[in-house]
Amino acid sequence: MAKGDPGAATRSKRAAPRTRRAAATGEPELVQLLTPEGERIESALGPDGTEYRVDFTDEEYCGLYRDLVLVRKLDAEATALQRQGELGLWASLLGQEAAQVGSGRALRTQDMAFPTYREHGVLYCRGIDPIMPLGLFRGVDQGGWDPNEFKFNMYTIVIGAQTLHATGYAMGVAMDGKTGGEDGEAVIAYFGDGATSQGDVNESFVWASVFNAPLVFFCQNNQYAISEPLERQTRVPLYRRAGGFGFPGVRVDGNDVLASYAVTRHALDNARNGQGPSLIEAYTYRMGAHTTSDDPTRYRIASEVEAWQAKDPIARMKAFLTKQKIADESFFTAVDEQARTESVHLRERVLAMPDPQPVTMFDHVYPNGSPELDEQRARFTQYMESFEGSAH
Ligand SMILES: Cc1ncc(C[n+]2csc(CCOP(=O)(O)OP(=O)(O)O)c2C)c(N)n1
Ligand SMILES: [Mg+2]
Repeated sequence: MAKGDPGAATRSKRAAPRTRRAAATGEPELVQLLTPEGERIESALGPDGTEYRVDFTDEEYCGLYRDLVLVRKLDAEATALQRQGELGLWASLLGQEAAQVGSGRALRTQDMAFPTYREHGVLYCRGIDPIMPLGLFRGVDQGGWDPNEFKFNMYTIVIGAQTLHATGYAMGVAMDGKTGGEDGEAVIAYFGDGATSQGDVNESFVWASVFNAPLVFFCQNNQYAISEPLERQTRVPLYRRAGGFGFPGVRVDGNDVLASYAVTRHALDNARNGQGPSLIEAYTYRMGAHTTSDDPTRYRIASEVEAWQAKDPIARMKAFLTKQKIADESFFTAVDEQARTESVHLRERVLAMPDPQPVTMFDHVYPNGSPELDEQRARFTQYMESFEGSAH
């Protein structure tokens, strides 16, 4: 796993000596450090002239590759479990692994993250057992992890709502005097391209801006909000909206784990140093369905998906590691084997998860309960008891 700071330890000396302006990468205005062909770009300039680079050790590059593969495999296993009737629903991250692993690994231990329902890769980087979201989507668990323990808030299905939670939290961090210096705390809020049309997100932008909140808005532009394409959300590149709210915005190649890391680390460090919020638009693609309830063939054409397949985040990392002789076939085989073993183990554990007693749905509504809830619980218990001894 790439846990290290890119400023530490032995450096790989193989990076190509090039700096690119974001606009010169083939995609408009995109910060990129690793091309789809696996060519390394030493540094890239953002729209405000910020120079982005990473300087990982070989071990750290391999760690990032392993993260990408493990996360994709866990996601595929979850999709399979849903198809077999073992989960009620699954929102796949297929295609978005680099945006999530890159940003997830850029978080420092003290940073707080607010996810949507698709951030399984970030969850994994935070050290949360992947069984947790599976329990949620199996309907046998009411949430799973402790947000304070892992610095990763609960999954949020209400589109955009978590950006408001994150803004309030980040304002609190600043009021508590926790910003400033390396040890300062920063906050990151994940949301999608569709969410940018929500009032909540735009209100968050206003509040975070005027209160100089230590917050990174991380928008994964996966080109769709269910069946609605990006052109139904905006007429300008999403990252440019930040300017209107008074903070910087940058568009990064979200299929490039290195650039996603570099841009996020920079934005988080600015936030923790008291420089306020910023917006990252991670330009990526949802390779699968919106959720397992969706059929994307009804609203997008196969050639579009194929064009994005050529930009696959894992393939380009593998090409880079191979070309630079950082890793060989035995490493790739071992990673695949690890992914297979972990997914088999995950499946076994999901199938063994006990069904909760229905009455537990009252347990976590309020921290200390309420008389009304107590009464509802009593009535429900009585109702359930009325079935005892009957065949049903
Ligand atoms: C407030 C609200 N409105 C509508 C929905 C239904 N809904 C669920 S996902 C989704 C699309 C979200 O698209 P985007 O923000 O691009 O995120 P993505 O799913 O692509 O990651 C919608 C409209 C919802 N969950 N919450
Ligand atoms: Mg989307």
